[in-house]
Amino acid sequence: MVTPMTQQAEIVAKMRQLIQILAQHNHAYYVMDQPCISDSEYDQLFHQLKALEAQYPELIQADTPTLKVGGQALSKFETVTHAVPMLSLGNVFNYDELLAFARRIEERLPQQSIEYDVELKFDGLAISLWYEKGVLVRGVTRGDGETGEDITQNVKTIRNLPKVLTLQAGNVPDLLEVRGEVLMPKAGFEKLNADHQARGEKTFANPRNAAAGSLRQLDSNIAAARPLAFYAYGIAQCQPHHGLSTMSASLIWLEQLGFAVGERHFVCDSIEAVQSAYEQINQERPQLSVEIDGMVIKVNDLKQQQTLGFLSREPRWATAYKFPAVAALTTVENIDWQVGRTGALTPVARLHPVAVGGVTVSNVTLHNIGEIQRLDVRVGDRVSVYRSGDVIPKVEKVWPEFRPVDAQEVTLPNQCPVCASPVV
Ligand code: I6G
Repeated sequence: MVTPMTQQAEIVAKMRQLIQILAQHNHAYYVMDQPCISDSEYDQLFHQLKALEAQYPELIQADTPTLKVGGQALSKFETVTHAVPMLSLGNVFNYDELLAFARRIEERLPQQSIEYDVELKFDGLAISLWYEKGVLVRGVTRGDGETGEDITQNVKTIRNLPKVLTLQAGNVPDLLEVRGEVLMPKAGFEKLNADHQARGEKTFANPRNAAAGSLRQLDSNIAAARPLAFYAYGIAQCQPHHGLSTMSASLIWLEQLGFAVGERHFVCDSIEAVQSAYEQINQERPQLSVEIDGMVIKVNDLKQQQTLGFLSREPRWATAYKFPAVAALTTVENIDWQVGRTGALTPVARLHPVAVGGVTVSNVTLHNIGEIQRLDVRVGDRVSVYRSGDVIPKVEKVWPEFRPVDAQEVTLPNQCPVCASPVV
């Protein structure tokens, strides 16, 4: 049966309204970390949209969030060669090294004033996204920088990532390649691990591992259930050219196109101001909704960036200014098995109490037997314990060179430590 035009317009308007509301709630949840409705209310809105689409498939909107969940699982990811290589960044770790970075730039740009764009350095995975006539057509991992893997089906499930670009002013480019990072916000990570733990499934050591594991899923329905987010940091290609002259203007333009960029980014007119911004962000780090491991400092002017060019595989115009790791050395005094509500056993290392970034740590989860084996941690071992942001502490490294001769290996117990029933 053909739907009359007036009714069609009403249905499209209803679909558009639901798409807009869902996008706003995604933004509140993933970008602002301030959900304003419950998960079940979100699901109800989502299902209203799906029901309308099932009834009127000819009216499905290109940017609907319901299309992002893939169908068939893939058997492998295809390899893709990057049209523009995905470079890596050099690192600086202290103010002296930052000054040396600035001096190298000033030497190559004599008598020029230099502004710096300062962005968050997410602890995520760099990817590249292709948009043709504003429609997302491909997502590729960084890989070795020259070739990556085609993860289009998985990136389409990332809720805060625009599948269709729109602009209030000006035209969407014919071709746009955007670079950015996929990560799992802290709140989503904690919830995912709590859910996995409650179901007796493997938990993830940190948000980065969780994001990497989610992007590597061949079944995009699994990726869709993971709370991933995408933050854009740059433009690799734009046809026709966007005509922008600074990095900071590019970030604003990317936001106008629908991309999330970091919660904080600034332009600083001196390297001293960069240092203050870095110190301020290091203080604010625990309050951020995402894990960061430093700041990225870029020359703001795109022409100056071009003049500076690259040294081997790193841009001369950008560097990562890493935060000091918050770590301390201590001893594993015991490894206990904790029994969860569902009966899942989780190993917990009991440590000689140690201050890590101002907090005393005496217990740290080892997640599962696989993690014990990966770390090869034994009772009596000296270990580095690490805290980043406000995320739970973890054993970063075991120091086998300090291992006492009587260090004890840990195996899965045969019996439950609480009810003595056999461990399966
Ligand atoms: O890997 C990266 C993470 C974040 C980047 C980057 C970035 O900016 C916030 N920027 C550039 C220019 C590159 N990699 C090459």
